[in-house]
Amino acid sequence: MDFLKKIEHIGIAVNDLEKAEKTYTALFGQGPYKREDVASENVSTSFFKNGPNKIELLAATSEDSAIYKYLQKNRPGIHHIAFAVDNIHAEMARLSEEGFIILNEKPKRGADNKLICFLHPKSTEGVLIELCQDIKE
Ligand code: CMX
Repeated sequence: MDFLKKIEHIGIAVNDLEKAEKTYTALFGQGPYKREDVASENVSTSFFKNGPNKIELLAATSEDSAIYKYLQKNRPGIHHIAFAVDNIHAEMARLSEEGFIILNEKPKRGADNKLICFLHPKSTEGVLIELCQDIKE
């Protein structure tokens, strides 16, 4: 079994989603393929494709959002790197055993039809890591 298979997307925290969408549309020469609000995370997201890669722009929808808190302390920029996994439960158990700090007891439903969980940046040399597994319906 593969563990962390590949980078699934890179998440970028932004203050103004519409403005950031214009910037990334100009950069890639095409607009987002998906916009989605994720109520559980209090974020609005916008997804761009760049060849095989994906970029997720994230803006806070409330002060309870991790993105709001992040932008209180940091400038807009790279917020997390997400890796695709086949079995999120097995990976959470393996990584917990390895000593990583898992931020969720159970996987949550995230944007773009995924089950997600996060590893605390304190346990990953300062990088917030997301695991995501496709939801097959
Ligand atoms: N990347 C790197 N470091 C980060 C970080 C990030 N994105 N966010 C916070 N940190 C650092 C802080 O700078 C701080 O460092 P210092 O202690 O050196 O000052 C430390 O982590 C803070 O840790 P904390 O006090 O435990 O927690 P915070 O309240 O700041 O929350 C975190 C940080 C990562 C636990 C929280 O943001 C979280 O649970 N994130 C997961 C959920 C999430 O990010 N959701 C938004 C994206 C949703 C989506 O992709 O759909």
